[in-house]
Amino acid sequence: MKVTLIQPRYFNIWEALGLGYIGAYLKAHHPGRLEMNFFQAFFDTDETIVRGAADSDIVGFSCTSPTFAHGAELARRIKAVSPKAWTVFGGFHPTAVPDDCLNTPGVDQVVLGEGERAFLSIAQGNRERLVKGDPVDDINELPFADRELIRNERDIELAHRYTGKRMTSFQSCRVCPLQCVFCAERVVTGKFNRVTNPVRIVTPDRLLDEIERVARHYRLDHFKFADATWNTSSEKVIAFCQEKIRRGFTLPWEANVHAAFTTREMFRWMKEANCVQINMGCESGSPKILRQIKKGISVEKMIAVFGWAREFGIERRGYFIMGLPDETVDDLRLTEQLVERLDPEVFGITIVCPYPGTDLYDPTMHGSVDWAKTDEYSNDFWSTTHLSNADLKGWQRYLVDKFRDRVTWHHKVMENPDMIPMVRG
Ligand code: B12
Repeated sequence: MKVTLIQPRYFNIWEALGLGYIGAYLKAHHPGRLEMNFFQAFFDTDETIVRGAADSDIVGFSCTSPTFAHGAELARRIKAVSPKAWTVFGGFHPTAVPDDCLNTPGVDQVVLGEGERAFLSIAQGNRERLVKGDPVDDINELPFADRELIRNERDIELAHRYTGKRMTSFQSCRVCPLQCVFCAERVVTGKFNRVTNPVRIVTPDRLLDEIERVARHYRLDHFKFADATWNTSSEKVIAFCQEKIRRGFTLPWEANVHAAFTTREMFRWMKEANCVQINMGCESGSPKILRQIKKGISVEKMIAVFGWAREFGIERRGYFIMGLPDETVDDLRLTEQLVERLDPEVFGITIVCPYPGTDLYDPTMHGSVDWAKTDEYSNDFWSTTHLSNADLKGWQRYLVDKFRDRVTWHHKVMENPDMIPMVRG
């Protein structure tokens, strides 16, 4: 059987980790002969992909909202030359709006949620149009993501070009315990519940076996975690750090942390385990807005957390959001003051984008948005009760100018799209 896996085109990418897991699971569990292919449209032209997918039995697409349209277009082109190809769509966008996807020409089947077991069932003949993902009971039973298959080397070289570091990412857990209204994370792994859907954590031993193996193979000089929230518990963080230290594995790393879960003790261990950078969604300096977005943090805690990171010499990246429905100019001033107070080494400021899967998505209002051209950096349609889109854009420009010496890669790319070595079609 020939299976082709595809990550459609977008300018902002990383390794296709989800497809790496699906490919590894299929190889481990599918009894028959298997020929597997992978394309990443950032690097591969449409023509290369359509040719490479020729004669596939199954073609799987991993899609966020901005990449779905390109995926569907590729599916139609592949089916035109390889009519027997069965096209399967999974990932955040198909999970959030499955009916829209199933009604799109070129799409044969949609998988909801985690795809490993579902894709295996499809390889074994499941042709239901909508397949519900069935998470593996123990995340530690999943084979490591197949990085040869997803051609991780290319992403590592890209990261090196952008950051000077040979780096890639790892997944340490599934399920986020938070409910932030602007995030779609829970559509795939489900709403957190301590009993029925707890955070599923990879044991430190297994995680470090994987990281060490990948680091050796690809000569990494840095690594990061793909988890939206890495520090879901002190026990997890400290056990990981202690094991990393015990192994004498000194590779520098970074993680996305949430202030509510952070303690000074945690940072002490992270520093000792050579964590060099934390990335934190601070979102707003207004307590009212923090409450409304269900962020679960206070301004005071953020200030404390940034202080601890500075104390231990860990670089601090702070990401902020504007444009919550009830936000006023006074709230934005509080955000500006918080940025000054936290003084992050890297700063990003985005405008709310109601991606499918977030609480802010309203199908009647946002059903026809062209997600391939809309994101939280360049969003030109979102406005709020108190602020027009022009007001929000004006504030974004003002804050980017004010903190110009430290803005994120993404802000720089908006001013200079030629920075991106992506193929164009
Ligand atoms: C790390 C990350 C990034 C990284 C890397 C992403 C990548 N690998 O390309 C970077 C920084 C580059 C990034 C960029 C963007 N991201 Co991002 N990102 C994440 C994050 C935190 C983790 C993604 C990840 O690697 N997960 C781990 C893998 C193993 O899980 P997975 O991809 O979900 O795969 C599983 C299932 O989805 C499913 N599955 C996936 N593909 C397929 C395919 C088939 C055929 C099947 C059957 C199943 C299946 O099975 C997989 C295994 O169980 C998520 C939130 C989260 N915690 O998941 C946001 C998230 C995916 N990102 C999001 C967004 C909006 C973006 C950007 C548009 C931001 C921007 N403006 O540039 C871009 C789009 C990138 C792209 N190419 O599509 C949104 C997507 C919302 C939506 N409706 O699409 C999320 C959910 C965060 C949020 N705001 O809610 N992102």
